[in-house]
Amino acid sequence: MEKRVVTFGTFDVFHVGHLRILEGASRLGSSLAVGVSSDLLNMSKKGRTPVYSQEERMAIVAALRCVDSVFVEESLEQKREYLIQHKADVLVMGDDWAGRFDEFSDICKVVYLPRTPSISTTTIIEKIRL
Ligand code: C2G
Repeated sequence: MEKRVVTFGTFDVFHVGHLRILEGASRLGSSLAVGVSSDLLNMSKKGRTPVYSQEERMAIVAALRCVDSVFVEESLEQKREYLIQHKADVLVMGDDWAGRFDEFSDICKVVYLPRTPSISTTTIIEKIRL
């Protein structure tokens, strides 16, 4: 039976931590849809616009072998709607979000995968700045 996996993220300055979670998410089902945070959502979430635009971030994620489709995540409050819309059987997030999405376990399985240690968009930006 087909098993649809959905995950969300900004995926700014794409790095190996992003790749690992998407590969891990895709192994949990037969298709993977990725909700990419809009530039506006990022501004409200992190107080800065991403280095790469929403269109660029979506193009990079969509081109990955492990990703089947991408959509824009406009608001954190619409997660339930996105999960229903994309017929999610599994929601995957990194364990920095552990417990935060358990409320959706009434409509899909919620899985938190371990984050890749010692890498983040912020540390990359800092490294380049030095
Ligand atoms: N990630 C990871 N290892 C890292 C860095 C990130 O596994 N070293 C994972 C995060 O746990 C997340 C995904 O990669 O599941 C995307 O990370 P971000 O781009 O930082 O996304 P975030 O801002 O957490 O957005 O609705 C939820 C948000 O859209 C998630």
